[in-house]
Amino acid sequence: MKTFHNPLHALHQGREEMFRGRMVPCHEVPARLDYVLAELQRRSQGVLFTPEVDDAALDAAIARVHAERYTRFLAGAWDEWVAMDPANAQRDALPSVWPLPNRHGFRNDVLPANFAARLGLFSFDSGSPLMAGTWAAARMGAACAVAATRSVLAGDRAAFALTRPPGHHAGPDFFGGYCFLNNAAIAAQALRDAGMTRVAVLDVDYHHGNGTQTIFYERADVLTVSIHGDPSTEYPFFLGHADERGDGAGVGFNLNLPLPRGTGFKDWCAALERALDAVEAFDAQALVVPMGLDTFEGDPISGFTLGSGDYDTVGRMLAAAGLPTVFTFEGGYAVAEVGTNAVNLLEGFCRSA
Ligand code: Q9C
Ligand code: ZN
Repeated sequence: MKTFHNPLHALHQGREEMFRGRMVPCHEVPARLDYVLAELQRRSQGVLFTPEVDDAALDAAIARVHAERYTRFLAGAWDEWVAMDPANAQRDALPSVWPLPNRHGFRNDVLPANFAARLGLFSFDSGSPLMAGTWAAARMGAACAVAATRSVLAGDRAAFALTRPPGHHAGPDFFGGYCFLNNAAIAAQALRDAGMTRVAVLDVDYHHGNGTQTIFYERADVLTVSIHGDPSTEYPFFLGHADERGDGAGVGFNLNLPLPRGTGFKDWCAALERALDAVEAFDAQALVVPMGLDTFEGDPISGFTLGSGDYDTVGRMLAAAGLPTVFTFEGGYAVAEVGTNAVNLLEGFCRSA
């Protein structure tokens, strides 16, 4: 399998995230990707590429998923942050005020002039630091997703977009959960735009893929399925329940399979079988897998108990869907093991594909 990796990923390197009233070291670190890349090389798993996508095509692919005022905000965010106070150049930007929607009556139609206010408008948590290289890294990550999609469209059975920051929590106009651009959604939309009539997204990250769900929630042409920790107790808390089935034309085209914290491989596998049944019933022509490895028993911020050897089985089960498949790299914070777990999954897929 070809891997398209992001040569700019380390430009995004958060220092600290807000957690329960204090700042703690970021979990989403550059070493995560480095471990995956090293393991791909050590086991000679496929060929490594950096993405070659021209600016106009890349911006068009991003604009199919994200609002223009959001990407314009991201592109200029660092300069505005530093313009607020030159001392900010030494600090990451983190939001601290949000316009809660619905009954709270706050407006989100008026773009505030104040940068800290806009930082809140376009985000949903204070755990996703933004810095000088965030936009460049995220944008090159989207290029990885587009390049992986093109390789699949050109006839490859599967391809891997190995990038960070991750993407599946990012929505049409918001960042959060360490994610800025939704690489999996960009890949799914690019597959649609190239003529695949039905595309399925099967999210196996520990956390619900809220951004992807929201992007496609009212559409029948992209099936979104997510297996994740029950949002009653697990991040992102406010989305990911089983009764979210889609809206309007999209009713029946979103499937959430929440599982309790502590779930082991046997029950997780049963959920994967259900997810794959839904993909088959949908008659998908292509599959996108937001591949989080934070379902691992050793993950420091998650609660499932999959073992390293289980990822081989996961890869084989995904391959059995028989579909052209784009993988995007999402979570997985047991840094020293994330490479082994990712490559176990990809190798399992390739052996069965
Ligand atoms: N101190 C992804 O896996 N909050 N994002 C965790 C831990 C955020 C996870 C708090 C978790 C986001 C892509
Ligand atoms: Zn996750």
